[in-house]
Amino acid sequence: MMSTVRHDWTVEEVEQLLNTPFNDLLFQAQTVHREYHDPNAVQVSTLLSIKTGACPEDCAYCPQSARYDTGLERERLMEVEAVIEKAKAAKAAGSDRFCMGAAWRSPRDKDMPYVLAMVKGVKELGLETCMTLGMLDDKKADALAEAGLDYYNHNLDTSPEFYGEIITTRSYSDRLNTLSNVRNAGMKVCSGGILGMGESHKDRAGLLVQLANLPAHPDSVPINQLVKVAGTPLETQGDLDPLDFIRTIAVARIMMPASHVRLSAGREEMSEEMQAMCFFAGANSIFYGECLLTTPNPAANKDQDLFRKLGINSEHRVTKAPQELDEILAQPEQNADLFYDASQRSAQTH
Ligand code: SAM
Ligand code: DTB
Ligand code: SF4
Repeated sequence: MMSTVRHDWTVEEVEQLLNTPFNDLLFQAQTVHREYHDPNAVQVSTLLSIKTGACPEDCAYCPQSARYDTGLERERLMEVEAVIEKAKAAKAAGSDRFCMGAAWRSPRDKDMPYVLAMVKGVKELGLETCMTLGMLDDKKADALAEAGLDYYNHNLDTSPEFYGEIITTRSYSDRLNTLSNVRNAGMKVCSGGILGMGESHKDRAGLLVQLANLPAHPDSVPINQLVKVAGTPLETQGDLDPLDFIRTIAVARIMMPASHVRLSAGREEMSEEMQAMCFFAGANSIFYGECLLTTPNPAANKDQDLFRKLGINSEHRVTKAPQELDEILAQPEQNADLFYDASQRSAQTH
């Protein structure tokens, strides 16, 4: 019998799940995972920052907030054609979803025509499209859906109780409203959070309860490990216990069995063994390509190696013939235009 998809989780029972003996927890998560997903398939998304830095919000983790001096160069909204070129490169490197992020509180009316043209252009390449542009009202959500946007990313980030320690310029209910506008517009919801910001185990349970008790589970649930960026208030935050991170992935898998749980930011600091454990715990999506939005991510060939060692396949077909892809990966210099240049946009990480 398939495990049931529930929307009535309580914080207490999720705290208990988080404290289950490690082997029991991972066994349970892997069992649920196999009921709903191919255990050897991982979905790959590529990120691009289409508008970088100078954000008016005060998210304590974020290198792009104008309030913190992180040495990041601000960049205006990219040209539509330049975004489409980056999407072509992501597709050639084997990505199946292209996620465009902007350092905005919310998009302005005058930004919309450009953003909608990006959605259309990227979709025409045969890629899935995702955007994360901040808060959306119902009209902007409808316009994005109409242009063909498949996913909208908007994270709850943490529990309602801890949220005020991290962000003061928008409320938890603002975030829930945006998710509701995205869902009502018919787009798929991508929503998750960040671990390692100083939150308690109860806060992690609280975040997962918020996500799983939404009217529909988010289709994608990114679990980010805090990337500590110099100049942000969280720069000196203590390290997260890797086993606690893996436990949280396992519990997310159990609570939202049909969703894609994404092992998101923070992989640059994770060993191959830790990432393998995350996949075993039920993570089945990653960001691929050597830059997240402004911070480094493992190089594509490193991830290809890891996938090969673990016998993992990209979930959707690799869009280039495998030997052609191998040639590209073997000659990064000759194919430089296909790879992101992380050095162009590098917030200093610890
Ligand atoms: N400005 C938009 C917003 O906040 O809704 C979209 C872009 S914002 C950078 C997207 C998400 O990236 C945030 O909600 C947060 O979860 C994640 N993020 C940002 N900085 C991070 C960091 N240093 N470590 C881990 N995740 C981070
Ligand atoms: C998500 O949950 N993580 C991504 C994506 N959604 C937009 C962003 C991670 C950003 C990490 C810090 C940076 O590179 O700026
Ligand atoms: Fe701005 Fe998004 Fe960064 Fe918050 S997370 S400061 S809203 S770019």
